Amino acid sequence: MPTGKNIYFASDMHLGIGAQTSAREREDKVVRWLDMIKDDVAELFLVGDVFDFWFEYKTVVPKGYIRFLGKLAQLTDAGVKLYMFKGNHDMWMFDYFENELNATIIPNEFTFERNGKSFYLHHGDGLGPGDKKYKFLKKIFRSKLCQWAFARLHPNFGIGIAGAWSHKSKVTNARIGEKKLHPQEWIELYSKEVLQTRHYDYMIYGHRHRPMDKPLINNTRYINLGDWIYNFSYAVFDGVKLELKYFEKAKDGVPEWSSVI
Ligand SMILES: [Mn+2]
Repeated sequence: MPTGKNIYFASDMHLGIGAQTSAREREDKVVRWLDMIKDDVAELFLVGDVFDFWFEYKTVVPKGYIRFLGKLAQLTDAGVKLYMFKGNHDMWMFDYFENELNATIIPNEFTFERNGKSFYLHHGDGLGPGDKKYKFLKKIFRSKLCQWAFARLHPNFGIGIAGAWSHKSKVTNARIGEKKLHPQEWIELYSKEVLQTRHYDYMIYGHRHRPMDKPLINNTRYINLGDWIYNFSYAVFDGVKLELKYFEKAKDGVPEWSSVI
């Protein structure tokens, strides 16, 4: 890693969700964050659900996100390496961001090493035991046939029903959020299983919308990146240490999801 440069991680911006003004405010906030890191970011990992819904047709992409995509283009044009994970809300990213931003699109997990530290990343959906219904849906939604069929619908209609679906899944997630955290979350169980076969220093996920930094086994840390709806949280690796931080918050290190959901 070049000296003075960092790797940044963030997820679950869910851009597009909410009333138009609040959606724009959150987009602006993400752009301010990208502006803040632009001089010291070497690699940027967006770990899924950046968009509340995304589908690219052969010649058409969804409206919006102009400032966000423009800022990403500024970064990648300046040599920043961008990785974009498919989340459960934006699994239909194909080659648009590869072509426009030179991004690497990651469908599932991604592992790498920097400065002797090993990283395991995944958006976090459909892992561990249970959630059979979602795992089944994920297979269908990710199938070529389903994508082909969706692309045949007129965008006004297709993106319309997708918006309703995404809203429904958000309401469900909020209801799940009301439940107390199970002491052994699915992602943690899954991580511990992965750790049976090899060691990672950091296992980084999104999806839960709750910033977390917890020890697993053998000095492995489970980092959950939180979200950019309530927490505005991200992680940064400076070549030596990894930290979970909060953007434009008075106090770093205090997750506020518990008071909002
Ligand atoms: Mn998600």
